[in-house]
Amino acid sequence: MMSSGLAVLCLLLLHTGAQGFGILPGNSLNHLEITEKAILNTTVQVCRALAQAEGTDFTFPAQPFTAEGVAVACNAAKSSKNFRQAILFIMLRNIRVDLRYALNASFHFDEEMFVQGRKIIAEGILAVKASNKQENFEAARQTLGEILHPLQDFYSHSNWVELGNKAPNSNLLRSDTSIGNIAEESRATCRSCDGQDCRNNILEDIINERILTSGYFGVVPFVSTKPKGKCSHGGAVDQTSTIEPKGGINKDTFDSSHGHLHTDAANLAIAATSELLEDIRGAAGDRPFLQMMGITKGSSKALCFVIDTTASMSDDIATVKSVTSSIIDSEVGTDNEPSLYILVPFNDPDFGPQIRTTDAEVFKNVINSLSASGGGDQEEMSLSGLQLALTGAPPNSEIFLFTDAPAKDKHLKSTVVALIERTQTVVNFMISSTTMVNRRRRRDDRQLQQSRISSSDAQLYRDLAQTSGGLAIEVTKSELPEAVSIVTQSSVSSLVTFLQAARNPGKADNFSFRVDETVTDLKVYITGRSVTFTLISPTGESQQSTDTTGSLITTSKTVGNFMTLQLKIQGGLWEIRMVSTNPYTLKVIGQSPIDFLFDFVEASQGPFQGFDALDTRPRTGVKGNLLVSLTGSDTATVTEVALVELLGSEEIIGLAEPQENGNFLVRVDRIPSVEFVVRVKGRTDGVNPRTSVVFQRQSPTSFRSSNVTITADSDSILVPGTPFSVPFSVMTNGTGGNFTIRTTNNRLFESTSPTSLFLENGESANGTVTLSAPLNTPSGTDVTLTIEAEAPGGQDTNYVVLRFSIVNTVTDFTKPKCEQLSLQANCSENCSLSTWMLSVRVTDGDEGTGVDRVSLKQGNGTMNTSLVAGNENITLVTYSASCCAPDVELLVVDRVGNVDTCFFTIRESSPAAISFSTRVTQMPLFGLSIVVLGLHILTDLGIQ
Ligand SMILES: *[C@@H]1O[C@H](CO)[C@@H](O)[C@H](O)[C@H]1NC(C)=O
Ligand SMILES: *[C@@H]1O[C@H](CO)[C@@H](O)[C@H](O)[C@H]1NC(C)=O
Ligand SMILES: *[C@@H]1O[C@H](CO)[C@@H](O)[C@H](O)[C@H]1NC(C)=O
Ligand SMILES: *[C@@H]1O[C@H](CO)[C@@H](O)[C@H](O)[C@H]1NC(C)=O
Ligand SMILES: *[C@@H]1O[C@H](CO)[C@@H](O)[C@H](O)[C@H]1NC(C)=O
Ligand SMILES: [Ca+2]
Ligand SMILES: [Ca+2]
Repeated sequence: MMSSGLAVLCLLLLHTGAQGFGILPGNSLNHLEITEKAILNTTVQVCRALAQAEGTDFTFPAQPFTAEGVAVACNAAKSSKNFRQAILFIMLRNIRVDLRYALNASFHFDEEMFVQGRKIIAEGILAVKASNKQENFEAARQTLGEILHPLQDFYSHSNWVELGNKAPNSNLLRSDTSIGNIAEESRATCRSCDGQDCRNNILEDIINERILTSGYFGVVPFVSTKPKGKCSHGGAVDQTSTIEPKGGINKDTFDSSHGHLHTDAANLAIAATSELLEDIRGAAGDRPFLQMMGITKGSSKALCFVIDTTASMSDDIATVKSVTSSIIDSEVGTDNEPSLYILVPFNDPDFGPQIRTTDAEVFKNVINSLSASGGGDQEEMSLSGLQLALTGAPPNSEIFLFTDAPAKDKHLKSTVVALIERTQTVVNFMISSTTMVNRRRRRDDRQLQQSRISSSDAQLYRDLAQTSGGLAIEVTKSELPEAVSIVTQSSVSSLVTFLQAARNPGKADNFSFRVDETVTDLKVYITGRSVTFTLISPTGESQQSTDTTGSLITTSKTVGNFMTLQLKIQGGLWEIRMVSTNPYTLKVIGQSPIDFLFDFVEASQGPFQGFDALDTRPRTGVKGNLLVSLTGSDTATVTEVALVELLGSEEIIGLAEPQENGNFLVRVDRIPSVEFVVRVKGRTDGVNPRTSVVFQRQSPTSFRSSNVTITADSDSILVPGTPFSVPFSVMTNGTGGNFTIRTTNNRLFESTSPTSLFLENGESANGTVTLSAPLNTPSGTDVTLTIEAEAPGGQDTNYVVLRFSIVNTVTDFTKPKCEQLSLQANCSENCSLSTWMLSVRVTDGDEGTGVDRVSLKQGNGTMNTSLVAGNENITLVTYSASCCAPDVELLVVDRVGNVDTCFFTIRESSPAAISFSTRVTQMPLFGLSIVVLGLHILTDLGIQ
């Protein structure tokens, strides 16, 4: 039972990228390419429809489509990084199915597991729709990747293609229909191939009676679970294909048993993937669908605030209000407008809820309604608030946390670090202190009163800032407004990092960074007290920090422990020589479209060779791999990737092998045992060498490795009210002993798990986390579970970060229905002088969940909807349009995301159509027919 050559190929591709599995004509297609083609094409269709609806121009991107080109066509060039990341994430989840569930036939439509395979897809679609409705797009992408795999495998592993079907099997998308005529278990379906020739091994009666079958698969020699007479998957790995009937039927590649049908199977897999995406788009709506794909208006950045609302914070809250207003007032409607706004308040003992909106006015109102009160003792729930923001913000976001108090929930530190590393989020801490004197106190308490937060308490925030590549800005309340406006203004633009380093304890050190021709707005951020430096430009010019007249630094400001410099733009290699004995951090940033994305990946241990994205820290001291993607240019290539110590200067340089689609597999000989950042050097190819750009970028996030390995495997969909088990396994390559286990989830769901596991040297131990979502949890809620294992002594910790979707059991599989109530058209010869009107009743049946949304899919008239008084289950739609626009198509969606479209027209139609019309009203000039179509035209493929 098993998996796909489609899969094997794609894995090989990652594994041995140099073999040239490109998109060259004649090469076979793998899951990666099938998924990407369908996503790019569907996204283009959505953007075109939106442009039409909004009356803006649309230019198709050049073929073959790329993430870059499609983002530009969607008028969202700044989203190209997020778009690329979304596609990559979906593809990696798709590949993971082969690595994790290689021998589970249901995930690959092997062994005639049609019902089981369809269940995975249909339930997954409901989960994706529910997640989108709650704007949990990360969870939606995860499930989407997982269900695309079986969907695509169906076309390679079943005999759908051999049965002569030219369209996808739409019944795989919903669970209330027949998939087709599935072979009985006892029914023979294949004969042995004629030597190497397997073109005619499926029995004629199976083909003639249009019976569905799929191949068996097994990797253990001489052991076969294949019933008598059944087809095999085929190929060298599949041991069942050596047993009668010999040979196989898969179409994974051109070299497969049925390789002559590979192109047909791959094209059907693309069409099926597009159909599934269309269904999800219909349920979500066009804008939310694009958001799921990472395409948003404006800057593509989230503005994300985590704010202490306890009594002492009123000045800080006033600052946040004014900064929010100023960002919103200056950026709304521009390319720099934040695409998403997030607020998480925290107090003590309460924190949250997280508020997320794309509407600037809504956000302004929410911020303006904040007030400071309560909090009890000195410490507040800052890390709980931060944890919520980290699990709710899109990956690669930048978060600003405002507080004047120590964390009460310090035990969450390692969880917060895990979430920072996994999401590559930058966290800036705006720590204020007061210089006001409390009159009730004696004069000599003045010093103490200067701050609620001691240096050792602030160290927790400094550590987290450093790990995330953010700043820990420590200022007085009166200095806060200036500091905040400096750091928030640039955070919503396309910032890239050139250099990120820290020295603790402080010491003199020299750093260099490369600036390229695409860079604007070059800035240096330094935190620390009594830090001086000398800056040297690529042309050798130098300027001391004390020199206010030099030409390299155009402006410089110091607020509290925070110094910012604006540099003159000059391409080439810069140097900065830092001098201080105090701890300091140094960060050089600028704006540029060119950036990079990466994941740590690990070679699979299973029967398939391939690389899987890590949800954990990579292993210390051993070989490691990264999958790197460049964004912002279609011609950029990686020339070098290095892992650079954050606190020292050692670097480990990796070997970058180009893959297709701008991805690079980087191999390093050793993952450092200390905190490190990832540095990428690259080049874009211009028309001539003079226009090519040599660039260097660095990850803001710093990473740690571990000798502890932790793995967890479970479903990704959780039903409220039912305990959900997550088995996990911990292994150590260091010394054994009693390991501390900590589990946290961001929804505070009840959970049980062991609190320690005893490990022998080099051995593993297993545990299970049981998570229970309360019965009233809304469908589409997501929960992030972090399982941590800490080695004895606390020096080494690893974790796994998992995300699950909560989905209520769905019983409504029926689409809403449209019923025409009236249609009036008095169209004159000059169509522009007259209008037509339509009235439609939309219902979801007695068992249905109810109509959620009616929108115009086609037609540029005016649509209004209203509910029938006293009966919320009926939606009335009226539509009026010019007689020059004779068609209208309504998109109707119920509350669980079942989608249909209804078409109405006043066109003179063919006689056949007239005979189906439900009503013909009198009309002077046009013949009239009304045709109501359930839109699943592709449904009946003749095998039901
Ligand atoms: C893209 O989508 C359109 C509309 O659905 C379809 O006609 C076209 O064949 C698709 N192209 C590819 C390359 O899949
Ligand atoms: C892993 O073990 C090695 C050898 O015992 C040690 O040097 C290294 O510091 C350990 N790594 C971590 C992250 O603890
Ligand atoms: C364990 O760690 C040592 C060095 O720290 C390394 O040489 C060895 O390959 C590691 N073993 C495993 C199974 O990771
Ligand atoms: C491991 O630690 C836990 C709690 O710290 C303790 O209850 C347990 O007995 C210890 N187990 C072993 C085998 O030492
Ligand atoms: C842990 O679980 C895995 C599979 O779930 C099993 O193969 C392994 O033997 C278990 N290990 C221990 C120590 O129980
Ligand atoms: Ca408190
Ligand atoms: Ca329904």
